[in-house]
Amino acid sequence: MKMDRWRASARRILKLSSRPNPAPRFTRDHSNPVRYGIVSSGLLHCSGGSCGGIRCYLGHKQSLSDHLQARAFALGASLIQIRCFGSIATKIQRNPKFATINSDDIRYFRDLLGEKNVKQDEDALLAANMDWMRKYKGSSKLLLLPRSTEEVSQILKYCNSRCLGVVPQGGNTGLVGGSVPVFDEVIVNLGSMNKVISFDEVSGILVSEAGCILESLVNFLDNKGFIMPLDLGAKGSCQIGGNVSTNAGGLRLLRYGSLHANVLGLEAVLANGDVLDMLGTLRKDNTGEGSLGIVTKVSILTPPKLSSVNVAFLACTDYLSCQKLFLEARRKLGEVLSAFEFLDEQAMDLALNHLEGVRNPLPTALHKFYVLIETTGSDEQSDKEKLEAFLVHSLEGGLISDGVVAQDIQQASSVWNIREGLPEALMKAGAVYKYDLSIPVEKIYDIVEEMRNKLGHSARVVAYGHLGDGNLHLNISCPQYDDAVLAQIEPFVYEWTSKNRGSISAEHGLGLMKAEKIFYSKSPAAVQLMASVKNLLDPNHILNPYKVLPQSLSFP
Ligand code: FAD
Ligand code: 2HG
Ligand code: ZN
Repeated sequence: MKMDRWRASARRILKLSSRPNPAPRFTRDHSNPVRYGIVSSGLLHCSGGSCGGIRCYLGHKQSLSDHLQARAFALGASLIQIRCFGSIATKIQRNPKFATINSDDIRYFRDLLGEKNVKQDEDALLAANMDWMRKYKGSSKLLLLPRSTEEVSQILKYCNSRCLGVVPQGGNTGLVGGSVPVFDEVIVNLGSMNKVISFDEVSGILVSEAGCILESLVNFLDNKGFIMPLDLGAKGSCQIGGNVSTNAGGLRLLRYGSLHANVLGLEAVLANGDVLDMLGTLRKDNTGEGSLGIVTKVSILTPPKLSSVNVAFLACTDYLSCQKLFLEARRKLGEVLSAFEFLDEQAMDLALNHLEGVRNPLPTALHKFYVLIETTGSDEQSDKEKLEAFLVHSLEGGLISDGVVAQDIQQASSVWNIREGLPEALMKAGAVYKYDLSIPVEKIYDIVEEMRNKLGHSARVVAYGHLGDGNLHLNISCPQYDDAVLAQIEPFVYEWTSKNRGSISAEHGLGLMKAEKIFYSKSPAAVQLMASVKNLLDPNHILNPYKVLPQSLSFP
């Protein structure tokens, strides 16, 4: 029966003219902060931990904030802030060496940028202070929108001389608390620097400003017959500068390698305002998530768009079959394989329950595992034959128990929507503890099962990710943030990953969430070297303070 279905599907494989680009799932919009549902800032911010997340914070923000502020002043320690996050409670104090914004500063920035690019209104600040997950919230009083490298340079020069902390911000889609201030740092959002500077149709080299939204670049290139070497669910909001700074992985890494491998050059502004023009020469970015400089321009090698794209959505009965399927896909699909993503039953269940318009492409049963395979090639006939042979072989060999092949671009798009919509589904389901782990492929699901055994019914363990890259997105979903649950997860998840020689930050970066956890993935010598580079390039540590490196090394 299943075989018939497969053969029927395989015969109907359609060629898609291009990988669909699902509509942006969200668009950051400074003018509409209400969608974030935030209220004004205070001194106590809880995103998880004992206060039970933002919801709790919103509930008694005023009184706690007032109480703490009064206590802080009474102790003679103005502006002490206490925070707990959705990672083991991290208490950070505002570093008193940083200055606070005064009216002279505002005057300076208005003269430099023009009044409308210096935002102090509550609405704009609400949106810029809160991250996408609503887990991290700063209390910056100033959002700057530079329009040129020169303006970025002047901003940093000034902030450095005044010792004002700065947070470079792109689309604010980061998942580790890196894109928002921790306290009152000045936010420098690159969104107004959004021009394509040049595109060479022979070499495929694109040069653009850092504030270009990834999806705009995708659309720009599509018209020219090229694609971006990276694709991710946040494409409708994230900026290429943010992508480069985080070295975002995403859905195409398997085929085109890491973003840094495709970045040919950068222009960046250092903390003291010096402009580093390395556009066109540098093979790699080394700016370290906005902590070493602000990326202002990027030059990227883009691959040509190929005409034949197929998307298959398959079911596997166990994780071992997913692994074997991956091996088989590499062998049989070879160079046309462009994505190999997986999700488990829990992830599918979440998608079906929380994403609008999503339906199960394999509705007869809920399967234990699902794999999304994409092929991209230039020879329709040969690609089709390869995929058919692979599918039939995998079905006969028992690696897959069911599956469909998208028949048109809409079907392909709806299959991709399931996978790309998972972060959003998790957000809608309640509180989420998010881990982004690199683990040897054969061990990826061991930690998921161990975590389930540990947590029992107290939380839902959801697994998905870029199986082809050995990248597991382990998400633990609960109705609300709960210290007892968190204590079961951490440090276990980090220790397990470290013991298995994985990385605790496969693609999202360390940000604020994992700054203190860096030693689980990097040796002391490597961390010391990172700190030395930071000291060299940003001796006052004004850029993205409290992020990436542990506190002990951040402020020598
Ligand atoms: P922001 O979130 O604004 O900033 C991220 C970090 O970069 C911060 O530390 C910030 O200070 C720094 N930064 C931003 N712009 C600059 C600049 N111009 N110069 C210097 N530093 C800067 N990530 C992946 O790797 N793979 C995925 O598949 C993926 N999928 C996602 C799906 C969803 C739905 C969401 C919400 C997020 C996803 N992410 C993914 C995480 C996030 O989208 C990426 O990290 C992205 O690269 C961040 O870009 P951004 O412009 O939003 O940067
Ligand atoms: C993805 O691959 C992103 O969808 C987000 O990297 C991962 O939600 C996550 O944990
Ligand atoms: Zn990812």
